[in-house]
Amino acid sequence: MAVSLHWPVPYSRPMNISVATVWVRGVAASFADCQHEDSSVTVDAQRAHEQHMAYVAALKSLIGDVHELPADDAYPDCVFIEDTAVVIDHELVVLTHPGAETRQGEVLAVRTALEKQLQLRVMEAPACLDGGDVLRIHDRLFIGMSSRSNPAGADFLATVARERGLTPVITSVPMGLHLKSACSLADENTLLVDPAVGLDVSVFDGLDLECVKTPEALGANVLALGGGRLLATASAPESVELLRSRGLEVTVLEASEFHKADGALTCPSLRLPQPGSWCT
Ligand code: CIR
Repeated sequence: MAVSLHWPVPYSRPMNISVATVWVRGVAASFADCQHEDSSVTVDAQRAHEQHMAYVAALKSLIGDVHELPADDAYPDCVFIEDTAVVIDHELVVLTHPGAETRQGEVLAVRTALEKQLQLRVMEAPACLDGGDVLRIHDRLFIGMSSRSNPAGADFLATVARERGLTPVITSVPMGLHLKSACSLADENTLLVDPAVGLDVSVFDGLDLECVKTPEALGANVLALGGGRLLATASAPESVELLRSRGLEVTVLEASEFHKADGALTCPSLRLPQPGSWCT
């Protein structure tokens, strides 16, 4: 195993993914006005609401401690709470300055909710970054340079990460919205990758990860919950079969309206780990 002995003990292997608490935010009635690449696509806010209810129900049954923030119709994308914050550990969160101007106001309500129980660090312009560009794997924090995240945003996050003993790794996102649109963890040892995006997967070397190319692009974003359990989209059935054949416990959810909005399974939640553990 290539993990250096000088890495801080509390963050070294063999810690497992363990989610203590999840934050979600409701679907705005204005969701059809969300940011999305393909303007010919019609997004159905009611259907998104139903899919979100199923997402929240799955998290309640698998994790239990789920906090729900109300939607704000002034922010059509507010359901994608992941982009507003990056969880560093069980007690520290970085509030982001999202890359899309229409989304920057989403952060205030998240700040108000989280500041009662967590330490916060606040990113400010000109730095910008979306949480969808950040992937925690063991004690590394991968930060994707997409059209939504800039070097100043990455530097701010990297500094906080280093202060807490994490190793930031900045990498490019050649295509698509976010780093996690192109890759995500299925469990502690399995990284799912959409091969079409052309990520430089050598950045993941040294973590004893198996990189698995997903048969469908939408299969590359799953939400790992620990203990081999994960959420995956019904829009990627071959990827679901692949994961099940590897012995993983996959909860399959309809997420068509999130996909139309360029979102996937990680985007509608913010996960906090158990003390001494981590999550993605
Ligand atoms: C946006 O374009 O910002 C939203 N429509 C989708 C955000 C998806 N978030 C994520 O992947 N973390």
